[in-house]
Amino acid sequence: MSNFKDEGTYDHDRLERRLHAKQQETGLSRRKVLSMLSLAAGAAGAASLGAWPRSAFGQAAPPTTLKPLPADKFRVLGTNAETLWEAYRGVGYLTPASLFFVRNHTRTPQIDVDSWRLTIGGSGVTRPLSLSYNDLLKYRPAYAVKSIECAGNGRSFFDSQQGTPASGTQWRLGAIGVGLWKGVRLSDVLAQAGLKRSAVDVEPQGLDPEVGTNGHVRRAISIEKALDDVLLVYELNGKPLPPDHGFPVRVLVPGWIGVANIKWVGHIEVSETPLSSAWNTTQYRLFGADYPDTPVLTTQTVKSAFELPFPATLKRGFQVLEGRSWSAHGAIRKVEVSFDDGKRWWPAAINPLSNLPQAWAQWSFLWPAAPGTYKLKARATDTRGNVQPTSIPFNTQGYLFSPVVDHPVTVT
Ligand SMILES: Nc1nc2c(c(=O)[nH]1)N[C@H]1C(S)=C(S)[C@@H](COP(=O)(O)O)O[C@H]1N2
Ligand SMILES: [Mo]
Repeated sequence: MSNFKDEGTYDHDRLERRLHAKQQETGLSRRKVLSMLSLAAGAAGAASLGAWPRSAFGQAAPPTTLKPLPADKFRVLGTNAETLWEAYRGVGYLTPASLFFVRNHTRTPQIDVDSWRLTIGGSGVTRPLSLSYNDLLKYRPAYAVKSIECAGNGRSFFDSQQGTPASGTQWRLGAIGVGLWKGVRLSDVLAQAGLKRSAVDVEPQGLDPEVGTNGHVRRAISIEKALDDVLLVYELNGKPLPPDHGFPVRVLVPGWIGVANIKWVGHIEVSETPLSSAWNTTQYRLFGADYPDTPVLTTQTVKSAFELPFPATLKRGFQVLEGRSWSAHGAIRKVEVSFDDGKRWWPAAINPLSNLPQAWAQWSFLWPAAPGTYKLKARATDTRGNVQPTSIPFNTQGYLFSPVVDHPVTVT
C-alpha cells in the first residue's frame, strides 16, 4: 500500500539488539539506555521502546504503538493501553495526547500524508470524491470538545463485581479520553460528493492492517448521525493528530462507542442499503440471555472514576478526592460518593466550568479519612436523568459497563 512508509522504522529485533549491545558495553540500566537511545535516535522507533520497560527484558511483544507508554501512566493490555486514573491528578480538562488511551485492533500504521487520499464512494453518492490532505483543510473548520470511549471500558468489572467474566480486553476505567478536536463536518464532504436522499449508511474504513479475514477496521454510522455532528478530524489539542490516534485523519462520532471513531481513515462508503462488517455483526452488539434481539451498539453510557491508583493507599486525615464523571447523553447534573458500601451518599462538588456534554465533569470531595479499608463509590446522574445503577445484565462481550465501580482504598 502506497500509504505506508517503511514499517522497519520500529524493527523490534534491531532495537533489542542495539539495546542489548549498549547494556553490555556500558553496564547501564535498561531505563538509562532507553533514554539515551531515544535522545540519540529521536526516531519514532526509539520512542516505541517506552512501551517495554514493564516486561521482562527480551520477552516483550513488539509494541503496536509509536508513542511511549510509561508504566506510571498506562496499563498495557495486549495491543492496547489504558490510561491510569492516578495520572490525571493535576491534569487539566483535556487529556494530553501523551496520556490518551490506545485501542489498536492491530498496530499503528505510519501514513505518508503526501500520498494519502480519502475516497468517498458507494451507491449513496452521485459524485465520488478523492481528497488529499490539503483538499480537506480547505473545508470550513469545525471544533469540538468530546470524549472517545471504548465500548468495552470497564469490562473487567463484569468479572470482579458481578462474578461473570466477559471476553475481551480487561479494561478498568481508563479506556476514555477527552480531546479538543479540529476537523471538518462529514456533512460538508458528503454534500460535495452528491449525497442521495436514499442513502442510509455511511461506513468509514481504516488504513491499518486487515484484521484476519474481517478485513480493514470499519463501522457503519446511520445517515442521520453522519449528518448530525460527525467530524473528520485532523487535530487533537491544537496539534496534528498523533500517529497512534489516527494521523492524518480520523472520524469523531460524539457520544458513540469508540470503534465508530475510525482512525487512519482512507475510504468512506455511502450506501443505499445497510452496511455490515464484523464490527456491527459479531462484535459491538449485546449478546446474552437478557438481550434476545442482540442490539447493535451506538451510544455510550454514564460512568465515574476517582483519580486514584487502583487499589489506593491514603493517609488518615482530610483528603481531597478528585474524579471525573461522563455521559454520552449530555453533561453531568450530580455526582455522589459513598464510603460505607452505598448506605449513605454525599454530594461531590462539580466544577461548573469543566462539565461539557459528551466529554466529562471534574469533581472533588473533601474526605475526612479514618484508618480502615474501603470500597469508594462515585455515582453520576446526567442532565437527562440517567443514573449509574449498582449492576446491569451480563452481555458476553462485556460492553457498556455503567454500574458504580468499587474502588479499593486503604487508609493508614
Ligand atoms: N482504523 C482503526 N480505527 C479504530 C480502531 C482500530 O483498531 N483501527 N480502534 C477503534 C476502537 S475499538 C477504539 S476504542 C478507538 C480508540 O481510539 P484511540 O486509540 O485513539 O484512543 O479507536 C477506534 N478506531
Ligand atoms: Mo473500542
